[in-house]
Amino acid sequence: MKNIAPAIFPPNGIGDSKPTNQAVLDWVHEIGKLTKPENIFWCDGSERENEFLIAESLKQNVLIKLNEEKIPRSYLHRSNPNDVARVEKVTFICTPTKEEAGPTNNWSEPAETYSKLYGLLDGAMRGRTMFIVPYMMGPPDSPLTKVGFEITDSKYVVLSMRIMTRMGKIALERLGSDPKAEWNRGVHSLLDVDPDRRFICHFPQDNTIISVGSGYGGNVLLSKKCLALRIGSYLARKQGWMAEHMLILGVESPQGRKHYVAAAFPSACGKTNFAMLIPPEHFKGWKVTTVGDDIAWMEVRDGRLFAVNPENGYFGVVPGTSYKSNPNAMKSIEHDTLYTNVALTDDGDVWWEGKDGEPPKHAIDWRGNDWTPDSTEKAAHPNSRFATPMRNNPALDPDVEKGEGVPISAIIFGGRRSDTVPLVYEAFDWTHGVYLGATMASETTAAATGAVGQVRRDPMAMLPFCGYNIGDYFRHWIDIGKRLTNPPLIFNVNWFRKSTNGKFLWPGFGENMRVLKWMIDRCEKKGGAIKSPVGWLPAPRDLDLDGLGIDDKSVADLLGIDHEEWQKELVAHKRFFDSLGGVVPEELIGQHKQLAARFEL
Ligand code: GTP
Ligand code: SPV
Ligand code: MN
Repeated sequence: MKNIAPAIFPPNGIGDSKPTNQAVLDWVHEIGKLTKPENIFWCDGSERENEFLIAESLKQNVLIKLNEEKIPRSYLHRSNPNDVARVEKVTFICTPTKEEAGPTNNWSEPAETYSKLYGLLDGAMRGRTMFIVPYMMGPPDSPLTKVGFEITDSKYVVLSMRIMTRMGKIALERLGSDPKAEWNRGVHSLLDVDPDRRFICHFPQDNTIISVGSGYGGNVLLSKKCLALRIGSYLARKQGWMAEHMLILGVESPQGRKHYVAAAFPSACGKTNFAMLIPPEHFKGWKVTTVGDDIAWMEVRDGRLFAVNPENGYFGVVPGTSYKSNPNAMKSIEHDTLYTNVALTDDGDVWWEGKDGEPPKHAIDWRGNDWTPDSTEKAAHPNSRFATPMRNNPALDPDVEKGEGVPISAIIFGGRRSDTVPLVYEAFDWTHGVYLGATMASETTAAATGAVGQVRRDPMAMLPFCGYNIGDYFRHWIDIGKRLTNPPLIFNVNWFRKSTNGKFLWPGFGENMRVLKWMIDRCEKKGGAIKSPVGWLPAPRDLDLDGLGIDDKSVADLLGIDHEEWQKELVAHKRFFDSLGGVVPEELIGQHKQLAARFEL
């Protein structure tokens, strides 16, 4: 196997931060014996370590230094062109039985899978450095916070984990030396980045993840989709909390009343943008702050739902990000940012489709080839990403580090739907809200390999991320509702409805504030709504559309319920539930019947 990640040799005082926990030491020893690295690098998360790793990564062309004046302390990484997104077809949940993984996951038998993966890992780190990355998910004093270790042979992974998690000493301190303490074991090796030898496997019962053959994002930053969602959701059900693919934002009125909202949209469907929303001029005095942009861990306390963001940074979609669409993201990524698969301009700046201003006359595209505006290829990959620490965000919520989390007033589900689904509506109650989540669908995006633009059911935006049987997951949602005396209201939104000429009907981005405002009004029991078969719908007068310049016909199209389309939608819901083979809770089957009956009235 070609060595694509040659070993590096740190000076004294770097890479020697060995933990005291014997269970960790034993496990690292075992993986070391298997993978046979040249040396072991124990990360501590320090500045000095970071500088050393960056310098070595520059030498090995893992990173390209960007223009220091334009984007200080920022770098570009290009992944292998065969490795640019999550790969769902080689992502496995390895529970003892197939039933536990359920109908929506790829399952493979744990013992066989370990043996296959250990075979691939045998000698895989020869000539490479094995990095041990201790990290913590969640604020330091939250009861939900978890510790993980990722073993990796990728410098890019180490540098990314330092941005995306609370990495290093802080995690070692949190874990302590109790050999029985709970912590997640993550093993990652690039191998030779061969799609045929690429597997992302989760062993929920062992709190273990093994990922091989990829160097990209959600496949290899094991803290994120693997731990915080797949293993997280499994642990959450067992321990009575929730791990969800949701952003968390705060919204404060000019009078100083503040609500927090959590929203589940599938990959590349607007979470980061919504979490960083800047209210338009018309909403002077309103303020939106970000708690998290991708993942929420939530628990019930005093009959309310409280949420923390387990992450420490944002791994966001770059294309389409501009001062017009998302100024807070733009400010966040102007320094101390690690870019992946964007274009490089001749003056060492970065460029992508949808960035403000004119395209450069010449650039190097994400594959490393010459690019000009006449090229037929995209300059930046559609799933190119930034990794930036959350402290860069000018709109960071002041309570983001609060261990008890923030109280959630509303939960929003939303997908990318060109038709059928109105701009916004509200569930009649919790169980109806669970139905909205369970039946949501979205057009697929570039965030995962495979066809783009195909409508698929993606319950709670968790289809690729639920680490156990989806039927049990629905049941868990219903059970959580029973413990909530003050449950959040549940809404469904669709920013992506199109007119017959194929244009988005809704301007989206900052203007989503208008929809958010209606939801907050509903939480405060003052927003108007009309009862429709699908739920509570705002009448056009209930939405503040002042100064938007949108015509009445478009508003009617946005909020309309087309009975013919909904008959098809009802069939699709039923077909989806049927496809799950009898695991859907009775309550949700009941909801489907009630929805159908409401259309008969
Ligand atoms: P992941 O990081 O993959 O989970 O994605 P995400 O859900 O955070 O999506 P993100 O906010 O990065 O947006 C993805 C794409 O959707 C970008 O190209 C955005 O420009 C586009 N987008 C986001 N919000 C809106 C909106 O309100 N309207 C429209 N039309 N597009 C939007
Ligand atoms: C997603 O696909 O939902 C992401 C990007 O947030 S990745 O981390 O690659 O999964
Ligand atoms: Mn995501």
